[in-house]
Amino acid sequence: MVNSESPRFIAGVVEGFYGPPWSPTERGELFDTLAAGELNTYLYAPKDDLKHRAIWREVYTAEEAATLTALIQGCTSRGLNFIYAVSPGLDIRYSDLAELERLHARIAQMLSAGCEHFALLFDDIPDRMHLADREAFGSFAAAQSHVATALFRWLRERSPAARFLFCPTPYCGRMAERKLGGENYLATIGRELPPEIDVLWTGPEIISREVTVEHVREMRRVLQRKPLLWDNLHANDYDGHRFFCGPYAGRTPELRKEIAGVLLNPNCEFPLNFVPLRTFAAIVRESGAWDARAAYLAAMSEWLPRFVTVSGAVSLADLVLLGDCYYLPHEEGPEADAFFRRAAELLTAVPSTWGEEAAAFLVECARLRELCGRLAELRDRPLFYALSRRIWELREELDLLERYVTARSENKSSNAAPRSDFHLPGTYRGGLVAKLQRLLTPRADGSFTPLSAP
Ligand code: GDL
Repeated sequence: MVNSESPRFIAGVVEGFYGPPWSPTERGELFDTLAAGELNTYLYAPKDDLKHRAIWREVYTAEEAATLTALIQGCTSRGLNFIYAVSPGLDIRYSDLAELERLHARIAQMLSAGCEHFALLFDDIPDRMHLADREAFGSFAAAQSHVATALFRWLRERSPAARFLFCPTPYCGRMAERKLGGENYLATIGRELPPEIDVLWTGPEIISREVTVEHVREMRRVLQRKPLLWDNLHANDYDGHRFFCGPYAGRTPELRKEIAGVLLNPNCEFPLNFVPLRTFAAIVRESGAWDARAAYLAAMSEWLPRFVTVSGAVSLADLVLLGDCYYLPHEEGPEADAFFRRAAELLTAVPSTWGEEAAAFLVECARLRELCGRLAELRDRPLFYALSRRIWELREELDLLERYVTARSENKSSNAAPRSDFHLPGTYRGGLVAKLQRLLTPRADGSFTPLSAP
């Protein structure tokens, strides 16, 4: 790992999202990208690999073990660390020695597949224990520390240079404030886990807009070690309508000195991670100031050659506009933001006052809608398949806006609400989820108002 403060600094990707895990081909491309970007680590933790979490007690079949062996070789042949994670927290009995033996069996199987480094994850699990465990350990934190420490010692006897990572049950500031995992959870694991164990942490939130030096220093104090950042900035498993191809942002290069490393848990759709991965690698190498927008534009230029359609290449300007529509969780890119403001201004004004801006808006709308249409003819089909549901949705909304603004512009004095023959009740924004979403409206402060409230 170049340019890090310590040779043990971890920088790379965690495949740690919910949903279909990446394919072997995608992982191969990921490893090439990590190596080219001078990153050093891949953490294997796909939530919906059944044996990673739901049925963690079952050993891998010979076929599964062969696939994992090939994956490990894919990393080691490129000089990358492969870290294997297991998540037993859904139903582990902490005080049952047989459970520890099952974890040994899994790790032994992975050691013989060539894996050297491991992680034990306790995120997203029920915040309660069996009576026997409570009696044996008193707290969740003590129970988990006990299992992690025992496993770590067992592993180090077999693999003396092994890295061992631990993900706590409260893994962000908000969860810790809400005392998830019980009173003094983090202080307990900080005290009880051997100092060689790295503790994963997602920042102030699960999806942290910003991670500051002050925040991680405070966590270092509580955890009694530098936190290892599990960064969900570009994760999209929690919202199937979105993806994030904006730059790595809201963190500065100074953070590197304060953490044990950083692992990006990005979009489920591998092809959509091009810009997140490149900008992430760039900040890890950066020694000066970090300009996220400049890094984004540079990575977009690199991504552009993949946007060739059957009728020609997409322009950089169009690609930046598209990327700005799917930028980061807490913000649109500047072009999408400006487009939205103009749309909102127009639609909240009385149509009889509309002037040139309505016509100008229709031109912008058509540009973006046509771009979405053209992307259906991308030569890179996996890229199109990854984009297709989202850009279809965007296209639908733009189409409706155009129809609405056109109808209003043509008949500014009419009070009749325009209709669209292509956006009909039932098929447009229909279904239970859409109905449920209309029942509670989120406010900017995070609170909700019910449908019937004044
Ligand atoms: C989480 C999960 C992660 C998921 C992410 C985004 C951690 C430690 N765990 O809480 O698997 O992908 O949120 O939804 O982040």
